[in-house]
Amino acid sequence: MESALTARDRVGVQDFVLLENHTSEAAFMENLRKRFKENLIYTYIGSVLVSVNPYKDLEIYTKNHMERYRGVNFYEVSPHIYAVSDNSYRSMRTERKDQCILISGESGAGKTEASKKILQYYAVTCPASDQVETVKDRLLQSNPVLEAFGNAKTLRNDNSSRFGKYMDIQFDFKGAPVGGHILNYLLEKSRVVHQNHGERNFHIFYQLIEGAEEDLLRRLGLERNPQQYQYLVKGNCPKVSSINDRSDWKVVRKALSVVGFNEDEVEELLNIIASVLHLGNIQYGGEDSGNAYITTDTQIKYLARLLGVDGLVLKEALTHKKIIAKGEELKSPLNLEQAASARDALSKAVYGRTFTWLVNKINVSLAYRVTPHNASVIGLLDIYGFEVFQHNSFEQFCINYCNEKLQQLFIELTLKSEQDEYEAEGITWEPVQYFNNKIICDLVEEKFKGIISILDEECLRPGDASDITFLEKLENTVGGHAHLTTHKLADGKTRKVMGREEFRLLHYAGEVNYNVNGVCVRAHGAVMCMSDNKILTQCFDRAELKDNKRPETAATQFKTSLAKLMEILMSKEPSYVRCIKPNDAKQAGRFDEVLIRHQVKYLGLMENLRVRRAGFAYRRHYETFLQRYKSLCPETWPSWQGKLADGVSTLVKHLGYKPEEYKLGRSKIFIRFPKTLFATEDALETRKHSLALSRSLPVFLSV
Ligand code: AD9
Ligand code: MG
Repeated sequence: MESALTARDRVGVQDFVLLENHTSEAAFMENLRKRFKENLIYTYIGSVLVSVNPYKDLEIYTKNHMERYRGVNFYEVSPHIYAVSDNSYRSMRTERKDQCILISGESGAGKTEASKKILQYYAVTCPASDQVETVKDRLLQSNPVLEAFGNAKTLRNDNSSRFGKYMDIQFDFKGAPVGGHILNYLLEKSRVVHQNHGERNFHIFYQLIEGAEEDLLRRLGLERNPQQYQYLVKGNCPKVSSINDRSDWKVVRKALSVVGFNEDEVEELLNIIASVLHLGNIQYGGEDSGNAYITTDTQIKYLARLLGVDGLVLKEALTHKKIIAKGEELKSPLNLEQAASARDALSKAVYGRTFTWLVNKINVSLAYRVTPHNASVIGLLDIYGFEVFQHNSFEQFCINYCNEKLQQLFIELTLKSEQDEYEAEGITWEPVQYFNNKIICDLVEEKFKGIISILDEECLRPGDASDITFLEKLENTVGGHAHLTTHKLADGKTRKVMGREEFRLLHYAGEVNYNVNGVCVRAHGAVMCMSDNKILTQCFDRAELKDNKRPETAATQFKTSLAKLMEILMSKEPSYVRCIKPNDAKQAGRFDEVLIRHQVKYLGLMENLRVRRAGFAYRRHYETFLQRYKSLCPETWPSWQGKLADGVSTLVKHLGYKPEEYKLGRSKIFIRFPKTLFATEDALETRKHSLALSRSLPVFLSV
């Protein structure tokens, strides 16, 4: 049998806190690399799970594996997403405290897969009943539906979630799942009308075109060729080798009915999806400077029929804008460029609102079956990671702001829980210094002088407000901020490194330039209020138009929803899964050092490790510790009769622990250095060998 020492050499340590040189990034990377080569994709930093996407199917998600993790102590089995799932479940059950599992990482790192594994774990291992089976089915089947409408092929991920998702799973007092609720965040609507080279629109469009029966396509006025549609050709990528749109269509159709959509609702939904494609094919005639007119009457005909709107009204909405002059409502014609923008804005609004409707509809079908007072909740957060592209727009700004907020929460909660534990155990320790990114969150969200406030003011100001006036205002209000750079310098000169329409934020994870182009444009959805389509009448509320209230901007809506999310997360006990993408080629077995080191940095993993190690590398309940090592001391073997703390004290004295190496708390032993534990582990191994009793893997060092 391989000794503990050589196993450690080959596969690294299963918890980074056990690394000898814990402040060294090189040692961290080496441990991660060793494990990845052995297909050990999971490693802990204390209770945080670090996961590296293997880009291949590993045989580690079977029912047997689930059973292995069920009800077993976190550290007695190798690190796994199931261990985190089980740990949260048991804490919820025993401590009656709501839990949440926060999954983060960049695009393609494996967040969505991780959240699906967690959901599957609960679906398989939790107690069941007939009613519960329906809930489990609905919870599981909500995924293919949301992915069809909210995921797309990007350069980074063939199945990239283009929205953020927080899902509550509710359990009754017996621990059976009885309901759920989903909150969605900021769908990337710009994808509806434009895709970068090599990327696609949302999956549903291709699924419909490739998979729908001839009859249905005819009724929707669609052809079985994605290349016919302007909204599907921009990325020049109609087919993806890893995706089968036709079979996915069948899966989605079935999932829609499991989740509770009736045939009429599906019909209305598909009418909208087809309408968006027809909208995209509307073309205009007219000079650049002159008034635009529509040259594609067939599309208008289809749209009028599918959405139940008057063709003429629709035409007018796509070629004119409403302005209020001297208290009167007037129609002013649009030029070519403006008309195309109005068309795209309408498509985005229609798709975006339909997506929100879809989430609400799923929520109705997942609605809790028990009253909240006797139920507990586990929340799963699968939300976009930090994004930096060549061209970063308002969407990236929101995504990165969200990551700042989550990082703040992570640091605060990790430090706080660490501090709480020392306090509860009566152990003194030195607080750790860390970079608090609150300063960046404030810069974005502060009232009056935060970036979002300034944006609101400009977007809602009547008159000559534009992207450029927004930038000017930004410069005047927060120009000197340490984390913000604008195009203009204090002496009036301009910066060459930045475009005229850009500002730069220094995030905790690095610098990003944001382009403000189009940030103040708003869609006019008035025409959709007149639709006969039952979904659209719910999405575009007539009352909204009459309402003279100052409308909220997208940025403020996002800020408010994030604040609510933080509140939800703060009220629960968090667990963390930090996902890492090993290479940009989506290839199995490739460990790209530079790419991974960058993620380790911005996920704050070294900082996390430092905090975890600042006090004691290792801690364990007296009972667990004694049980494992009692054979190493004649006085504790075969069993210790006195108090557990005294038994541990006797044991470690016998093992020769020096006073500075450990501390005894109220219920746990804290060991400062990994080498102390390794020496004990090696002693145990030697004893097992000599007694030929090597039946089980070393618990703490099991891979
Ligand atoms: V994005 O921010 O939505 O663009 P995610 O969600 O982080 O991204 P996702 O979970 O979709 O990434 O994973 C990307 C791909 O990696 C999946 O489609 C799988 O092919 C692959 N993957 C991820 N995790 C695993 C895993 N545990 N085992 C095998 C995996 N393959
Ligand atoms: Mg995802």
